[in-house]
Parts: sequence; structure tokens; C-alpha cells
Amino acid sequence: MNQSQELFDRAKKIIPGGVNSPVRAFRSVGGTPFFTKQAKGARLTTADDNELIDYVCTWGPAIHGHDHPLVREAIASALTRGTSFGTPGPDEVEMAEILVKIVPSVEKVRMCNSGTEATMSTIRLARGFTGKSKIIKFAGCYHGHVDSLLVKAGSGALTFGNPDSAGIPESFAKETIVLPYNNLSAVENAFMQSEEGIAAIIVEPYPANCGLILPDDGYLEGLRKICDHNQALLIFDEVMTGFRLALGGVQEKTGVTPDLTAMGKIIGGGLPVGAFGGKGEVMDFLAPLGPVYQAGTLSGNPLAMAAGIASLKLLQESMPYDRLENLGKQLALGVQEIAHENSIPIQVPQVGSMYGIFFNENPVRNFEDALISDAEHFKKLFQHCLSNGVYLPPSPFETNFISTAHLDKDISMTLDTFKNAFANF
Ligand code: KE4
Repeated sequence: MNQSQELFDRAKKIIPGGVNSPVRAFRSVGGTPFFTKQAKGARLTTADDNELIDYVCTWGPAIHGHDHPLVREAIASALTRGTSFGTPGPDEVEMAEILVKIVPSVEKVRMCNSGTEATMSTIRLARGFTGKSKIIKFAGCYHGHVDSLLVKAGSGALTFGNPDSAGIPESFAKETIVLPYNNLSAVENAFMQSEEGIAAIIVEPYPANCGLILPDDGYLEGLRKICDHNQALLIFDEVMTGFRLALGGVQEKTGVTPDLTAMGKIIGGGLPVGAFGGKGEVMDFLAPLGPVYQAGTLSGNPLAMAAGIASLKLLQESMPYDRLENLGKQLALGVQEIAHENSIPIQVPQVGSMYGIFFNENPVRNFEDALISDAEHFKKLFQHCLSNGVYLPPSPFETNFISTAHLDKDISMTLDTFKNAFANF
């Protein structure tokens, strides 16, 4: 028996499903999940010493590839000063100053420990600030496992074909209005029909938890206008897109500035982290200044701050966005060409270092389009790639990531692997 199988058998006895996060169980692509024993650059080494080109990048944080020397050195240096203080520390101030400088919407910011905490806190803050309860989210968007946002969530829940999670009281779900993405009139109607008013819209500006969906021209601008017209807050969940699609995220790339932004992943350099920020007058509603409570034992943890600051500084110095865009384009256009040569209907939406794969005749503009894409084809592609040294996200409802550690030769090897896969479809 191989090491991963042995580890998985042991894990399943004492960890639900053998994993600490559902998508890692490979339930939608089949087979036994591999266990990783080392991650370096653009590659993972499995417990059975297989080397894989990694397009998951630990779900986004590893924009510099795994174990970048500057991030590792920053953590090692912080470690000599202790692992957690429970008091304010200098790195928290430096992190906050960087975020205020580079993210257009952020006048004030608070650190937390995950993307889920970040989005959960933006919702509570928006409700506290506006005095309204209803929120709007979009079908297929995933904002972490927040009770009021796990309503038709994408990502894990979607992968299990279980759009509504058990354990969410009806009374919670009814405060959340779920609308189709890329449809402004649906949003306008929701505001018109709501007597009590709506506190906020929360959106993944580029939904990346039901595959990758790109906004129609003017869509994000439209959401901004509707929120202004209805005194509602616009919340961008940039946990995935932040610092990846531009240094200042989608809001820098598009010029659409939300009132609040949820952040995570890259700003922890691979360590547990989240953050949320926005207009000073809104953020000042947070305890200890204001009435909205939010807290965290390890918020602003010195190791995570050191890793995140190193990761952000590396982005500021290297500004790798053009190169990542070129690698993304190279991959997306290459995959489309190969599929076309084999008469396989495919959509490969791409923006910067993110790309999706839908086996679908038509462009995927929303959750429904994503759902009717061919999941069996995806499963075949995933398994072929995995057995040929290429690790794609283990679900058709996730997004691929490229890091600055991916080289041209990795992209061409990946395209060769796709070529062999499609030739045997
Ligand atoms: P975390 O609580 O997992 O740090 O972040 C939640 C979250 C919030 N917002 C967006 C846009 C996200 O993509 C996420 C988490 N992303 C998933 C990947 N689709 C994390 C992987 C997992 O759940 O294991």
C-alpha cells in the first residue's frame, strides 16, 4: 500500500472524511487524495515521492511559489522573538500601513485569522453600521463557512452538490438574498422589493469558487451605483483575488471601489490569516471604538505578519503581474487550442494568474452555466494530469493558480499533458 493511502486510512478513523477541509478529499474527482510531504517553488512532493506541478498553490496564498526563501527567512527571524504575544506588536502596524497604502478601499483595517472570519466580520459590520439585516450574495460565490453566507454556497458545498449546508437555521438563511451573478436587473429588483432595506451586497468580484467567472463589462460598476443609490454597502470579497490580480486587487484593476474588503491568503504568506478593511467611518463602528464586536486570540499573529509582510513586499518590489498575465494567457490559449483540435467543447476563462476549465459549448457567465458543464470530462482530465505530474484543483468548481515560481517549461509540460489527455478523451 502506498504512503498516501496508509495515511488516509489512518486519518479517516479520527478526522471526518480524513481531511481538515472537504475539498481536499477528492470526492468530486474520485480516488484517494495524495498527502504532501514537501512543497517548494511550483512543485509539491507527495508522501510517495511523486513530484507534481502545482496549480492549486494552497488555494491562492503561494503566489511566490512554495517556501520562498525571503518568506522563510522572515518567519525564521520572527520565530526568534516568540510565536504569539497577545498584545499589539510592531509587525501589525507595518502590515496595516502596507494594506492602507496598496488597497484603494482601505482607510482602516483589522487583522483576523481566516478569510471566513474576514467575510463574517464585514457582514456583521455592515449590519451594525446600516442598522439593516438583509444582505445580497450571488449564487456560486463562496465566502467561507459563515452561517449567513453558506446559502447556495459554491466551493466545498457546491462540490458536494449540496448548495445549502445543514445546520443553517431557516431564520439565518432568510436574511440572505441569493441572486444570479452578472445580472444587474435582479439586483435592482431585490432592492425595489425589499421594504426593510438591504445592508450590503457581498461579491467575489471575479467568482472563483464555481470555476472562474468573469464579470460582464460594467457589471461591477453597476453594483457600485446600485449600492450608492440604495445606501447599501458594497463588500468585495478579495480573499482570492486580492494582491493576485493586481497589487491592489480587482478594485485597483477595475477602479471600482467597495466600502469594505475581505482579504486573506496571500497576506499571510502561507500562515493562517485574514483581514478586513474599508472606510474609516465604517471601520470605527468596531469595538473597542464602536458597538460591533469582533475579536481574535491570534489576530495579527507575529509569524503570520512577518510572512505576509515579506510576501507583500516581494510583490511591491517585483510587480510580477504582467509576467503572470502572460503565463496565464499562454496556458489558457494553449488549452483552448488543444481542445479545439480534438473537437472538445471547452471554456478556459483567464485573468492574470487565475484560469478556469469548463467543458461547456458556451461561455460560463453564472452559476447555472457552471453547473451544466461536463463534470465527467473534468474528472478524466484531472486524473490524467495527476498521473502525469500535474496537479489541478480537485474540483470543476475551483480555479487554477499560477505562481511566479512557474516557468515557461512548466507551462509547456502542462500543455503536453493536456494534449495527451484530450487525445484520449
Ligand atoms: P478561509 O476561511 O478558507 O481562509 O477563506 C474563505 C474564503 C473566503 N472567500 C473566498 C473568495 C474564498 O475563496 C475562500 C476560501 N477559498 C477556498 C478555495 N475555494 C479554500 C479552500 C478550502 O476551503 O479548503
